[in-house]
Amino acid sequence: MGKTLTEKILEKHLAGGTYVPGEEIAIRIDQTLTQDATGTMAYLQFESMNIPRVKTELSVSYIDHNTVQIGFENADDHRYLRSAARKFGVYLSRAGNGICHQVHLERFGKPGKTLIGSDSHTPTGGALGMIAIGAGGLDVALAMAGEPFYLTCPRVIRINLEGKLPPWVSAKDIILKVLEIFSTKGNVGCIFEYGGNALAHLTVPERATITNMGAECGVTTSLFPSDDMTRTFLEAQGRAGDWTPLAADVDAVYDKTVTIHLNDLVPQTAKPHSPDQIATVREMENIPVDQVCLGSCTNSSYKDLVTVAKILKGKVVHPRVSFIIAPGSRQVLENLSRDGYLTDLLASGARLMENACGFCIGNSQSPQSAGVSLRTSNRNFLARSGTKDAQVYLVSPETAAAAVITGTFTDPRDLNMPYPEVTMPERFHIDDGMIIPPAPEAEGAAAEILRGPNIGAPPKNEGLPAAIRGQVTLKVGDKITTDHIIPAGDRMKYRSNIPRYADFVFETVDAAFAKRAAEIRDRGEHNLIVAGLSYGQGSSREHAAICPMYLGVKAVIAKSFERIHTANLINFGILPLTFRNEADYDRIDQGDTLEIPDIREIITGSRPLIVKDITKGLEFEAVYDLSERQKAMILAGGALNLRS
Ligand code: MIC
Ligand code: SF4
Repeated sequence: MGKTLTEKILEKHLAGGTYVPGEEIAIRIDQTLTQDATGTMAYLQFESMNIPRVKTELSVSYIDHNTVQIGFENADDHRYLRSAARKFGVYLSRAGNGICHQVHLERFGKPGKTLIGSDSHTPTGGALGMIAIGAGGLDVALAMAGEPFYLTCPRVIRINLEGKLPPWVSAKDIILKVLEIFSTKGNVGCIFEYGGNALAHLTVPERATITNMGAECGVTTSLFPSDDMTRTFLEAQGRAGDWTPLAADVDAVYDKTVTIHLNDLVPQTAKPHSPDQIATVREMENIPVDQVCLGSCTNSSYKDLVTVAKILKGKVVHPRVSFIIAPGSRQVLENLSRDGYLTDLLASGARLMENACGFCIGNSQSPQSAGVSLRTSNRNFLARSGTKDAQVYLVSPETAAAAVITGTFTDPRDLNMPYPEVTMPERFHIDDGMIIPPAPEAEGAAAEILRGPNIGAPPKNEGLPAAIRGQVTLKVGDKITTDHIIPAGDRMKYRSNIPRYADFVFETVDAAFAKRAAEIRDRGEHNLIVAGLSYGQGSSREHAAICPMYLGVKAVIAKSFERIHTANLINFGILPLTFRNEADYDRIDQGDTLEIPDIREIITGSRPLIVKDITKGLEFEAVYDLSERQKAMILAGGALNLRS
């Protein structure tokens, strides 16, 4: 029986367990990436492991998220990261060099390698034929320490892309179709492996748009073969030597196969407030648009920006629209500038932002009150743009450009102009001047770590108590994202200061939560959270576990969880429980007192886990799915406790 490409790469890296879908396996990690917002915590944790230098083939620290430096905090974090990179043998991509995923694709990704990154869009690297997975910062720190990465051996879903994209329809419309088919929930433990005859026409940056936003489906990662397109891209990056051909066997067996005919696709959008609220652009026609943002790690490649430059050449931004551009990398910006396209964009009235996450993470460019914002990014969760009443729609660069001209939602096929052809440079202008390579070992060893007053040690948890007893401090519904649990935007500057950042836990859902939870904790009781389906969607930020841990949350009881968040909860000693019978969710209310007697004994033994609702005088069964390794972490109160 033939093998999938996923199986081939994972088997080559297997460091524990057997390749049986659904079972926990451990894999060797070749490359890691961190970004500043999750990176400070990752390097603080790495520091606490007392390992002199990273043990990976390559580790890169990117500064791309918190580049709006209001106050000293962000700049102090940047300085800390620079000093940690020097000390520990890590490449540093400085602020201004670009968004981690775009830069990693351009300069470091390699077919056949494994990469984990402390950012949920790390799967972008799957466009190069690598297994690239998003993880919490602690898991990345452990990989830098040479430890394997644990994951559920995935079920592999084949997505066949057949035919050719019609004019004005692009890679974003493909992944929006995938989201329409698979939605944002129910895909935990799967990998999307792409194939089909359309791949002959899909460039690596286009594939990257698709793998990037696979994260929104909740899959472990997405993967393309490494073929001639991959070689062309790597050659254009001056990295022909990094290419190796890789493909699934022709008789590979998949868990499921879905075929998408590209010729049938039309421009699509994801409506507020979830990436799976898919509609056609035609259905949205004539809605007035206030803001258009072009950029983010999903759609800010040279091809994306040149396409828009060509559409806008000689035109002026509609008076109602504020048009924002954030190129994905300094390389993209320099090439646009050298080839003259930047001038066309600026002449149209574009507002040029830094090559960074910027608007995508809501630390700048929030729309006006109740503003309609069309964005080429990947997430439109409630309040992520920085304002709760914003109406954010996710669109392709082509649809974005059409709205820039008309001031309304417009199907770009109605623009009455020929679809612009973009010729990719055979060789990009390459300038790695903003990447600091690792210092020689001796210099690193002597280097000093530079901190600031906002940078504290990662807090540790206590071991799991004998019994959990406390309140349902919060009951929430389905699809609670990590943006709901702990906001980013202007709150992100407290990422290195857990006691302060914890003040904002669940801010957008219930602003009184943090205070209430802290009071309960200070009375010596525990906090429990009750949730619906797909709890912890979205980002990899482990702060969505660390900050609740700091507030005394001991367990989350949900109908289901997302992968990265589950791992983060366990890493920090919070017990993820699911209802044996989903109907029990309706019987519990916020404020109820719950008790789980003998929880330590239950975790070490095999008794059913019964939760008592003391307030209601009822009980129900909850289940957990923990490997022996994870049980040990839960009992110890988190992974860091196990190491000390
Ligand atoms: C995001 O897109 O939500 C982020 C910000 O990049 C996060 C990481 C973080 O919260 O720092 C992610 O995707 O993991
Ligand atoms: Fe940055 Fe947005 Fe990409 Fe997250 S999704 S890495 S915030 S550009």
